[in-house]
Amino acid sequence: MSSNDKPGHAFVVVASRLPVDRIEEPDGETTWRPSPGGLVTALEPVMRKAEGVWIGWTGDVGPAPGPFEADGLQLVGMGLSAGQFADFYEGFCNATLWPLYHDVIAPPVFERRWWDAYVEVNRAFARQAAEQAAEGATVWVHDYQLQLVPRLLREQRADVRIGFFNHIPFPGYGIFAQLPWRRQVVEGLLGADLLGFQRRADAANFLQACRGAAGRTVRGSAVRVDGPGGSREVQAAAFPISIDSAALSQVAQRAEVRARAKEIRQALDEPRVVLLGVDRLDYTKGIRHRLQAYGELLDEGRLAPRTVLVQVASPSRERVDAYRVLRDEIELAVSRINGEHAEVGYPPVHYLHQSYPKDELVAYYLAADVMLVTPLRDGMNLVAKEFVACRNDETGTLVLSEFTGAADELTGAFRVNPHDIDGLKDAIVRAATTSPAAARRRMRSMRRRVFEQDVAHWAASFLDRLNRI
Ligand code: GDG
Repeated sequence: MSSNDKPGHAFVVVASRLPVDRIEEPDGETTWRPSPGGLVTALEPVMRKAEGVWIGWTGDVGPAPGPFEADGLQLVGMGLSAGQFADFYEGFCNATLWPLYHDVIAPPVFERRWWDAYVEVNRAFARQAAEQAAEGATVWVHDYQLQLVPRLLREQRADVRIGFFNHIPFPGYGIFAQLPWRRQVVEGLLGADLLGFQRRADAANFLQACRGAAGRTVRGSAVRVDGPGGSREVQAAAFPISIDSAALSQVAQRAEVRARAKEIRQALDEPRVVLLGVDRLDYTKGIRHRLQAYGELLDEGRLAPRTVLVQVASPSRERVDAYRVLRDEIELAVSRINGEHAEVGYPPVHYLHQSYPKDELVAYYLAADVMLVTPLRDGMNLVAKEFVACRNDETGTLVLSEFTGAADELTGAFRVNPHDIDGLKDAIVRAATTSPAAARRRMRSMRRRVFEQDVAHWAASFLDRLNRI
């Protein structure tokens, strides 16, 4: 992948977070526990083969721990000061870019101080990447927190090959154009050789932003960039991310996980139908719309007696205002539904504002009859794919919003527009009452897709394309 004239790593991942969490032991020692996620699983083989390094934030406020090894992976921990945490992370990332890129479901806040912090943190990540990369290395930058890194890195290291993958949607130009720093963001991204997006529509939106915000010439999926070293072409294309399907399917086969799924159903007092939602508590996920639809179905008596909804809503970004408001709204809606429809021993909504180990989550996927994935906007949505990968017996149905990347692939789902509450209600009823044979046909087609195109396939197709440029 590289020659090795300059000491350093032939493969560098730059992501906002490290794939490990810091643990303070009782004796005051710091240890690191792997936080297994699809990304690290997919990149681990490449990392090991190319002696790669992963640069990312530790997740804590404080000084950077610098380079260290955990679980056989070479890591470089970046630190954020309290000011950078507030202005870069909670501010520009979570309160400016996140709502803007999710079609302004919540109003984005434009704060000049936050932008300055964004530039500062991106500079620090780019500097570290320039430091770690060997001559001719491949550097893969991830996500909206680090959009300026490709250009900042190229300015220091014209010899490296740079890829960027955007995990969240890229908005239409009418929305993106609101960003006061739209030109700088587009120019930042154009430092890469290859830009990957979840859906073709996201790549098309980005190309439109190249024309609109930076006056660039676009031909097909390529953007011409003239620089001091001559002219280059930057490619933008869709690479839908996936999960480690085989590994998850194996977890779902384990006897203790299946026993736990049975136990969950027993604890719910053997309901007729279990509807399940699993989301970070985020306004993009459409949890309110889901509750609205479910509440109305209960009002109208359209669901089988003793249907329950289990909503896992894992805590997220709790210090950001919009998330505090959302939590209050969701909890009010849950109490209303339970207040109006509960009997003693039977609350129709089980609301779990907690984070669970992955095995426990898999047990919930197995305990469900109908999975509800109803985001208003979502880059991909891995929960939908995880549910499908776990259903080894080909039972279970999926209600899936058309505004997720997953909807392009999981055509066996009951597709919904979550804003259309009547349509959502009809889809839930159909998903809960469809014949076992029809459900199986749908599930089988979705499983084929999820197993054929897993996260290893995603990483390999991105890196192959990058290395061909
Ligand atoms: C972003 C994009 C894109 C959830 N609760 C628990 C838990 N989870 C896990 C799920 C799943 C992951 O978190 C959530 O992934 P999603 O894809 O659904 O959503 P985002 O977090 O918004 O991810 C998204 C993704 O990046 C990848 O590119 O698909 O569109 O927004 O894996 O299982 N995991 C555990 N306990 C929980 O309580 N262990």
